Formats: sequence, structure tokens, C-alpha cells
Amino acid sequence: MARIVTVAAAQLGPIQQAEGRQSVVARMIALMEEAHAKGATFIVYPELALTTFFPRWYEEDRSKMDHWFEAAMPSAATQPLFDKARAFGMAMSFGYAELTPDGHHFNSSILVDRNGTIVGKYRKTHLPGHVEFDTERSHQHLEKRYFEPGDTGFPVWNFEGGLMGMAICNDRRWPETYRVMGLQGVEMVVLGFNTPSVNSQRGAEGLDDRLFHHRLSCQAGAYQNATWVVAVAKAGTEDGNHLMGGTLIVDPNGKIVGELDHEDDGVLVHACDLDDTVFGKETIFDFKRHRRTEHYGLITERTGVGAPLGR
Ligand code: ING
Repeated sequence: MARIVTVAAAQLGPIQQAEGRQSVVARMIALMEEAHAKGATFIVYPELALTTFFPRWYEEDRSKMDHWFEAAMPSAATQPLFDKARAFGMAMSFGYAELTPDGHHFNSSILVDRNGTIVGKYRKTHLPGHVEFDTERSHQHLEKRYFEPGDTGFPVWNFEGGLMGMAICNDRRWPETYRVMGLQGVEMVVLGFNTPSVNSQRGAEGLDDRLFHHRLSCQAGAYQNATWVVAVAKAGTEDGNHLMGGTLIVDPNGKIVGELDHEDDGVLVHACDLDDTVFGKETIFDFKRHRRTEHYGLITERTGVGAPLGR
């Protein structure tokens, strides 16, 4: 018996600083309409989907960046998106900057069921970049300045007839992200990303390398945990700063089943059979049968590199 989730990876093109949330939400709704017309029942939007990638901008007074954050979800600006999703009977996930009532700042994403109810929240664990202005970099990447590390861990939810997990951008580069969800039986990981197309510390590392590492990370995570991975870009040039595309869907065998080849608003729709995860989970990645946790201690005992165990 197949357990099909027809997912739409809904890529957003650039969002300029001057573009308001209402305009972005209208773009997101247009993508949802296209996804609905193509039979999708679950739509996934990028990281920080409502605004420009503001962590590229340095601000001495961090409180002056709070206007990029959502103090409520849904809010007046995002309610039309929830209303449209409910009208379509479409589940959704998207990322946004979260300001909690007690003043905490997270890079977050949510799972919303077909009734428009928020049933899951994830807060980005692996924050790349730096806290202070870095004169050595070609551009700033100040997520460590504006966000706290997530406090949710990597939960997996019963969602859309399967086991669903979330990650955000840099999380996809860390095998621990997928494995913690893999140990919960995850069958689909959805993640958004905003990835500058050039390494700010190594100019020679450009778009091709960035796309290679992005595909490598998503494919490895999918294969090594027998799960679908849906990765959705915010892409294009935002106020002169280029973000790469590369929206793609990877099957549980690590194969890319679809990838967008542009940097504009667009949807990639694929009927993902969650039962395609079963063979991998019951054979090569039957964790219970094959893992030897007695030898993995360093993974949680050490944060950074320590002394070698060999003599
Ligand atoms: N962006 C980038 C990402 O992880 C990055 C930052 C790029 C870090 C390449 C290391 C290497 O895709 C976000 N938002 O995490």
C-alpha cells in the first residue's frame, strides 16, 4: 500500500529589504494556488520566508532588528496564508524569525495541518556565521548575533500519514540533524535555506561548490536515514547580495528526483511515497540491527576536536 504525500517545494525568489510582508504573503499564496492546481497536499516554503535575509546586515543595536521578527503566528500579515491553506485543505511548512513573548529570538519553522492548526515548531539548532562585524569577510553572516540556538532539538511528528521532521538551512550540513530524526523513524525531512552563493571567507568557493555541498548534504542525510528530504531555497539577488537556488527533493535512496533550475518564485511538485523508506530502514539502515552505540560516545561527549584515542 502506498502512502503518498504530494509535496510542493515552493521556492521564493529574492525579497528586497523594502518589500513588505503583505507582498511576500501574496507571492506565497500564488505559489500555493499553483501547487494546489498541480495536486499538492503539502507545501514547503524557505527559511525566513517572510523577509529578506536580514542577518547579512550589521546593526549595533539589536533591538532595531526586531521589526524583522514575528511576535505572533499567525499575524495579520500571515493570516491570509493560513486561510488559503485551510480553504485548499493543504498542509504547509515555512520558516520565519520568531520573537517569543518573553523576548527570545529564534530562526524557526512550523508545521501547519490541513485545518490551519500549527502542530509543530522547530528552532534552528546550527547557527552559522558570527556575532560581531567581521572586517575579514566579503559579506556578513550574523545569525549568531540575532538568533539564539534553538531549544527544541529535532522532533519528529505524526503528520500527513507519516513521520515528518524539520530542519533549517545550515542544519542540513550536520549528520547529527538527520540521525536524531532517523532514530525517531523520520520518513520526510523538510527544510528551507538561504545560502549565499559565495563563501564570505573564501572567494574561490562559488556557486558550483555551494550547490555541490548542498546536494551532497541533502543526499547523504536522505540515504543514511532512509528518508525523503525536501529542501527549498529563497534565491536570487537581494539588495545586491546573491542567494543560490537549488530547490530539490531527494528520495530515501539518496537520489535527486527533482530540482528547480532557476532563481525565481516557483514550485517543484512530487508525489513522495513514504513507503519507499521501508526497504532502507529494514535492511542496510536497520539501526537496531547494525548500530554499535558503545563506540559512538565521542559524538555527544565532545563538542570540538580532542585528543586521538589511538596511542
Ligand atoms: N546559510 C548558509 C548555509 O548553511 C553557510 C550558511 C553556507 C554556512 C555555506 C556554511 C557554508 O547554507 C544559512 N542561512 O545557514
